[in-house]
Amino acid sequence: MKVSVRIGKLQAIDSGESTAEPYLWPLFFKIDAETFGYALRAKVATGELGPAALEARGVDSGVFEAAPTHFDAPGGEHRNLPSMSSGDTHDVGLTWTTTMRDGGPLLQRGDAVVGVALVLWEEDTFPSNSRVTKEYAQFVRDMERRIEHSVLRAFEQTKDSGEAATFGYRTKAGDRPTAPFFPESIEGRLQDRFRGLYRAPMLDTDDFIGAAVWVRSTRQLRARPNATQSKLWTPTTGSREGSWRLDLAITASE
Ligand SMILES: [Ca+2]
Ligand SMILES: [Ca+2]
Repeated sequence: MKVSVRIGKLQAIDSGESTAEPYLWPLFFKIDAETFGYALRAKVATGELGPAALEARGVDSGVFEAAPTHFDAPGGEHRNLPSMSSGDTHDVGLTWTTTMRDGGPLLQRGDAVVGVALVLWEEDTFPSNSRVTKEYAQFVRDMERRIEHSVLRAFEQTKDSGEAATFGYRTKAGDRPTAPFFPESIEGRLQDRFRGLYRAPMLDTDDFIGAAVWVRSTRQLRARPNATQSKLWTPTTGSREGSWRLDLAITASE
């Protein structure tokens, strides 16, 4: 399945300052059969997982991909969006296109997920851009570790049965998600962690606007290959600088 994830229009409903300087930390990711292979082999390499668990399913635990392909981190520097005032709309236009593979010995068909995690900020005088860039790199590493940990937990749930892992996240009303990767809880943790990151007494620090984590499973995308969503951040949701709306879209084809 070929999938495109797009970060679309950003709308400054209330820019907070007369001219705000928003900047964005985007991170695209997928968790598919390749991610499972990569993450589980990494766990074998660190000794957290015995090679027999993989080899029992006909998966060679020693074959490493050259590099992970399940991430795209296009950067989170100051001024990666234009200055905006209340009423302005800007098409961020960041797109990641990838191929999703599900089914096979490690992950059930329908249970791969693709999505984006992001944080929106408003720049002020502190901190410096070099600190911001470092924090963004840390955000990317934390998300990567979280995904690898979730893969290991999903694998361990089915290790004894020998069945492929279930991972798909189900949003249908009444469904109780069983996968160890919950976008809402990760979004809440990002919100908690970053809301006060640059607080410093007597300094005009960068303002946290909001975080978002949005995913769709291959099961959901086969049922509905074009999915859109908007995220609204306001002072009520924790924004320290105005009210903003961001559009997201995922398009899939097989
Ligand atoms: Ca500012
Ligand atoms: Ca500000």
